Amino acid sequence: MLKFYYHPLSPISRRVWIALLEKKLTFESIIVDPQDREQFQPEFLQLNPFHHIPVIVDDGLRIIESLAILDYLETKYPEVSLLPSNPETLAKVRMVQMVTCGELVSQVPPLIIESEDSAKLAKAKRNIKRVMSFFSELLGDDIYFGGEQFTVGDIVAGNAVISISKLGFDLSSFSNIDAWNQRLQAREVWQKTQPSQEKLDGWAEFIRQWLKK
Ligand SMILES: N[C@@H](CCC(=O)N[C@@H](CS)C(=O)NCC(=O)O)C(=O)O
Repeated sequence: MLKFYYHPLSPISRRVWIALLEKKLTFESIIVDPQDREQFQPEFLQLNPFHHIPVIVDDGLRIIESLAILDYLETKYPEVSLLPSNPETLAKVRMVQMVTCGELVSQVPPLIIESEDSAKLAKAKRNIKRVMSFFSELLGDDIYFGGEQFTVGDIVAGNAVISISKLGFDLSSFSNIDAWNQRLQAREVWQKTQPSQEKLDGWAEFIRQWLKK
């Protein structure tokens, strides 16, 4: 059976967790807890020498890096498709994924550690606004970035946008992104994988201490 190494509070693990559940795949979950430094255990380092979750092992094949895992799941288990096939929509979905990883994820730590009056926080918010404007333009009046189809673009961007909104970034000036964010959170799988606010607060505190080291 497919093995999934993850932690339920890790937003990057959640990308893969959501894809596995949306595709209705059967898998074995193995929790690796960064709060107990379990990603540095020798057995886990053999799976991922870069000590990151998520990792999957399927049919003896070990795969690290969430985007590579999503691509693998899509081509190996295409029954519930999470990737569009037409060129324009595929390009849009890929842009959303790449912009999330390249421009948005790095803006999360300042939201966690910087004080209200910090220049670094103001800069992070400006950068997030630029990404939200771009996303807003790409999404337009569509339901998802893949149009009618829910895709890996929504999974990757959605997890980052949920994090920034829970960390206090106000989405109200991007009404279509705000509505899309609510739409994602209403999905059954997203509700099933959404940690409680209390657990999220505990995780944010752990990240705060980690980043200060
Ligand atoms: N590029 C990796 C990043 C994964 C990542 O940063 N995971 C975090 C949890 S959200 C992690 O494992 N942190 C612990 C560590 O790096 O030691 C991916 O997309 O899979």
